[in-house]
Amino acid sequence: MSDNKYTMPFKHPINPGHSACAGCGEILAMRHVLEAAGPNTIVANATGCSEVTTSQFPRSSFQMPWIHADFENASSLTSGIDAALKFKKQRDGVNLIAWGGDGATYDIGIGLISGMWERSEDVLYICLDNEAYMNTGMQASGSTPINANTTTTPPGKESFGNDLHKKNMLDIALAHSCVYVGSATCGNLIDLQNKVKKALKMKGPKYLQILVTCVPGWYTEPKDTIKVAKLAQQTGLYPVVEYVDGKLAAVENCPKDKIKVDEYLKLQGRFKHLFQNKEGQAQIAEIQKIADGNIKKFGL
Ligand SMILES: Cc1ncc(C[n+]2csc(CCOP(=O)(O)OP(=O)(O)O)c2C)c(N)n1
Ligand SMILES: [Mg+2]
Repeated sequence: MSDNKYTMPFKHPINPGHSACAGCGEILAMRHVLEAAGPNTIVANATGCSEVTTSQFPRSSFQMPWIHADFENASSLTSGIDAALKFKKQRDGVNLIAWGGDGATYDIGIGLISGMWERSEDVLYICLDNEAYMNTGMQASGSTPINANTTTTPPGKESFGNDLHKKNMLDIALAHSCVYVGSATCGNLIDLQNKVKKALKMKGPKYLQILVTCVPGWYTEPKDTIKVAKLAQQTGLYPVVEYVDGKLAAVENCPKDKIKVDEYLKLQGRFKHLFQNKEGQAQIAEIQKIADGNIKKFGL
């Protein structure tokens, strides 16, 4: 143990003592990503819950090289680290990870992420997808699913909540010829870790999108974090898939006895309004069609 009073004695990539909510899917995913990536890893972290909860000055939960970027430029920061390490002839054997929330990824940082992919840089970009700007009070992002209640898309007489569809970031990554494109959830941490290990073995631009349950933003119970994330995958609403060199390489199948989207939606207060009348039920039927479409598209 060091004499530094701010150094905690745990041998762990993310130490306890952070301020993430009880049942936070994001911190759970981050810890498992880092355990899979191992100690020779540098992380650039976009602004968001992942950073705010872990690095309040003068403390840091990270027991490894970690650097905070602005909201939009975790990708560019890794490009700089890559160049600096190459100049110092220290690039070999180092995993570079940039991560950010869905707001940082789908919206605010997308231009710089696009540039990093275009330059074909050897970085794993991870989107911690909790489907809204949670750190600043649950505003809708390009990742927010249709009909979700967020503070900028409240349901009411004229609306069922968010009236826009979730943007397809996996397809956007594929259009950039990323060597690895995958999705995972915090409901299956072994699959998540396998994906991180597989992606990091590949050279070039890589994208991994992880659905992470947000207790205050989704109005879920902390005890349901894993269950809700699993249901997202099992209903087909959040397809868990993997592309290598642009080709579909693996999918996580849905159970043979189909699980209806209601099972997923009803555990989350952000969809509560859909269960209150016939019109809401019609919206749920539309969401079921999205899940059915995914099941058909990927053969889940
Ligand atoms: C350019 C810029 N715009 C807005 C903000 C304010 N801001 C900081 S974090 C955040 C929300 C982050 O949302 P997301 O990326 O989804 O991460 P989450 O907190 O949900 O994990 C916002 C809007 C900022 N820091 N910089
Ligand atoms: Mg978010």
